[in-house]
Amino acid sequence: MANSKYEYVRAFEQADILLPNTWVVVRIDGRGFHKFSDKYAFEKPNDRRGIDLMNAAAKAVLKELPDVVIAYGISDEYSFVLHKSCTLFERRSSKLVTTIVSTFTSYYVHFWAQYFPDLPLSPPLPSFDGRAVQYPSVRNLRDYLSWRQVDCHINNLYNTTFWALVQQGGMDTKTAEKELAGSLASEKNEILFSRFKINYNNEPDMYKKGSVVFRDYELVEPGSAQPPADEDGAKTAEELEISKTQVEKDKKRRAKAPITIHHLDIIKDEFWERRPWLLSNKP
Ligand code: DGT
Ligand code: MG
Ligand code: MG
Ligand code: MG
Ligand code: MG
Repeated sequence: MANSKYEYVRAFEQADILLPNTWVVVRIDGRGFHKFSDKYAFEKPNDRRGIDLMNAAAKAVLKELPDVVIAYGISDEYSFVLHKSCTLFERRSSKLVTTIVSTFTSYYVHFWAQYFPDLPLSPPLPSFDGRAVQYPSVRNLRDYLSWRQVDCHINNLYNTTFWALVQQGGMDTKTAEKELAGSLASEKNEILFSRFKINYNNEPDMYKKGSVVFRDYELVEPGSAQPPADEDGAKTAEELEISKTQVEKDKKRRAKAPITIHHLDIIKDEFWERRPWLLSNKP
């Protein structure tokens, strides 16, 4: 199309390219899910259908965006990790965030009826916000994911105790809130055990640990795991240069690998040591 006198407006668009060679986390979060979960009477503290639906939408995002290496979800949020070598959309932040957030949202709506067959969706429909954060080292990235998993643990222990007091103990919500204000984890464990015979350790891992989604190369190519990434991930320009055929090969491998959902500890080294391909220097 020929240039028009209006074309100059393009200059108002600002570049938002994420730094090269950094791990990118796109975190999405449900808008007003406090209200949303009430409207559809989500079970408290955890609604299995709601979590399964979040996980199904996250899995679909990984399927559509092979650049996502791993995702971690709790409550109404999901964090999608893009490999530091990712060049999708020239690493344009808004394009990455909006694509992930809208893909996730459409699948959330698409799968809704599968998980809530008796509760048709009606406006206001679910929506999600999103942001991209860059982490320069594997340590920073893992600390980010650990932060989210610790949050999951803290919230779940609190919510499990709170709702036990209310639903099983017959306490009103105000009194339960007061009872738990400033309480230690050990005290919540004790309340659960002594008053309700609940051993928190035996609660489902899905609730205690959240959900982690990734491509399980081990299932298709046992022993094909690649060496773990360096601590700081710094590589020479030559090492960063990946041949086109290699990129093609990796693309095919990614497309073939089954995407699986787990409820595991991702704070300890073991998870990452057992799956070195996740943070490998090869994309
Ligand atoms: P926002 O994110 O600022 O728009 O506001 P909210 O209301 O989404 O707040 P947020 O994201 O901090 O908290 C998530 C809410 O979603 C929280 O009120 C609890 C609710 N929620 C998430 N998963 C479940 C569930 O499985 N069962 C129930 N009952 N509620 C849930
Ligand atoms: Mg919020
Ligand atoms: Mg929210
Ligand atoms: Mg949230
Ligand atoms: Mg277009």
